[in-house]
Amino acid sequence: GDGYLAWLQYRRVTPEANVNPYAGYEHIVVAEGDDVVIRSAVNELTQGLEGITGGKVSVSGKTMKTRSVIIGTFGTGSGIDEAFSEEVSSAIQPEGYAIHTDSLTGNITIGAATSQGILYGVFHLLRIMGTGGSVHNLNILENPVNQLRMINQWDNMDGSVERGYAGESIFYENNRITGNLQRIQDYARLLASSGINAIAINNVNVHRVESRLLTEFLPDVVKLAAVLRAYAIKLFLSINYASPIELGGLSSADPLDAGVREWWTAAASEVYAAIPDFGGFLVKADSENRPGPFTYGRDHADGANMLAEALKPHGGIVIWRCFVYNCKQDWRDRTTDRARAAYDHFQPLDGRFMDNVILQVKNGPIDFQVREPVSPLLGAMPHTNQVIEFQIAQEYTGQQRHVCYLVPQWKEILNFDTHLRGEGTTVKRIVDGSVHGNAYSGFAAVSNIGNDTNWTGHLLAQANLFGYGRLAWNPELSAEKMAVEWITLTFGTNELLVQTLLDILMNSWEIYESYTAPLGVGFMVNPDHHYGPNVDGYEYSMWGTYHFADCYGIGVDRTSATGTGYTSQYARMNMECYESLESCPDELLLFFHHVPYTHVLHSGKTVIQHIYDTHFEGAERADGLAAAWKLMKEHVDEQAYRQVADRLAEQVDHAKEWRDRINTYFLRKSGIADQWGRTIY
Ligand code: BDP
Repeated sequence: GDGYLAWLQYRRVTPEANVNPYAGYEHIVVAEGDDVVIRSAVNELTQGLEGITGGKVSVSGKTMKTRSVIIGTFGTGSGIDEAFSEEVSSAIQPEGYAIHTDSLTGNITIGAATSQGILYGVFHLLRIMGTGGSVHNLNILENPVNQLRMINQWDNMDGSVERGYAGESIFYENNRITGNLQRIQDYARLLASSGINAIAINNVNVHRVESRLLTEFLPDVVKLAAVLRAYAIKLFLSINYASPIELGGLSSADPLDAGVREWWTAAASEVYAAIPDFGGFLVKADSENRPGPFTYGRDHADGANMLAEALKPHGGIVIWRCFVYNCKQDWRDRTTDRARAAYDHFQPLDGRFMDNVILQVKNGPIDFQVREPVSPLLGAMPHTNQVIEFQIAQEYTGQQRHVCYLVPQWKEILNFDTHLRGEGTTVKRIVDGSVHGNAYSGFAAVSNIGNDTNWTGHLLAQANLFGYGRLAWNPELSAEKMAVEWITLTFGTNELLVQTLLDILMNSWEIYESYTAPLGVGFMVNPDHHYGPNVDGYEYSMWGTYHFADCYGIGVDRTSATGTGYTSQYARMNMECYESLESCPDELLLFFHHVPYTHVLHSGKTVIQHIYDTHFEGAERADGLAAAWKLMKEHVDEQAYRQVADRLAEQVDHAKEWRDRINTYFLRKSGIADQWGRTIY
């Protein structure tokens, strides 16, 4: 197919087998309750079962002779309660669910405390069937680990998507909200099926026109909210901090000004009058030339609390981004360090934010590079709510022209031990709220979809969207498991195909890293669009992303002994680990240290030889991906085969370009030849 159905194919499983293992599940019982979310669940289940069984599905309020899937909420006295013990039903949280197969009748019951839980339970059951799993003895109990599981669209109302690599926006065109609500609904299905429950529908960089989503365009926002609501997804808006000036005609946006506060209070009331379950505001302030409280001599806590106060009576929240740094720094100054900025700005404000404020912290201290250490701000503010921000869009990891399955990277970050409250204070436990007992916590991520038919441009990039949602639901799931799920749901159960795609996905991050910026140093991309190699592209600019390569060595000294002192933002264990050349992990060496090219890594190689070797290997392994996919030609349908083959061919070329640019640059800088005498231009 063309990829539009993504992982919701609902194809007949193992059509070669004579007996469909799900045959007979042709009746749905809706025990009590009818709301928009239940209706979505029933629609999905109907569509799913009809696809998977090949039969016609009926829906009613009571059990029939034929095998049924029964859905309903607990405590409605409608057969649901008999299926589950008191113990099970009381263990289910608001978004959770239980699934049980009756061994006598074969009936499958999905019970939950809310309709939302039912929807997730339905998607779970369909995932089992879609991957060919057994439904004979189901006894499932699931609750999401993270409360907020959010997507950020970086969509602009002119139809463009900032850092979008899959076409134009599905939300906007020509400075209006789209009339194509079907596409929005199909997106909502994809999101809900992977566990997402919140979305900010416009870019964090809010231009004049998007400011008006709060006012003039609100009636259209209401329509989007209705579509998303039916899939239990809360709508948020990114707001422009200067709205009181731009929309309200006030002369100031000072958060302590009474008129400004009134303006926001009124704006919030109007939004809630139109959308009673509105999520809240997402804010990028005082960052990369965006307006914010600094203009008025106020700080981020003043700024966030003003908005929080306006939203509080309605149960709304403010998500305030911590991506704040000086984007006009002097590259000649080796002491200013962009990596320090988020922590330096926010950590001292711990305790000052209202309880309906959440700080959104990028996973690393710089900006979604292929390799970065974990942001030291995560977990460092015990009295402040935090969510982690990932980027599903592959801005710095191949822009959906290269395959780069990011779930292994995210897993590594989530499993990182911050040691902030002793051993085991992992990032995943910080962001699920359990370490500091936060009122709000969870995941946010920049979406990677656009109006390309297959959503993500590169078909294999769908795995990142799917994997993100699943991981936000449960960070314990393995990257392999999610990959296999995605592959099987999308491409079917052919073992050879599943194995080949699994290898492609699981190796892809390492491969991409090996032919791009080495050893954690980051940013060797072309300015502005950030695609393709340009070693010194940002080296003499004001953005604060340097590698300091010269003829003697490379890397950024971020130690506390001789460098920028960034290492001191970590708990002692980690600080000491990064501070010393002996213990700093190879893959992050150049993030923390400036070393000569002849420095010997733990791997036994010199830095310069490591650069040559990884770049030759990386380009070769990219070739290997394309070769492996070629062998799959007869196992996938033509369209999907071509889509992936074309992107892999492009990756092969561009990996060589990376290899040659990087190797040549370092050969010339260092004057040290490749130990193996390979050709470097
Ligand atoms: C950078 C992007 C830029 C975003 C910014 C952000 O290049 O387009 O606006 O992050 O997160 O990665 O605000």
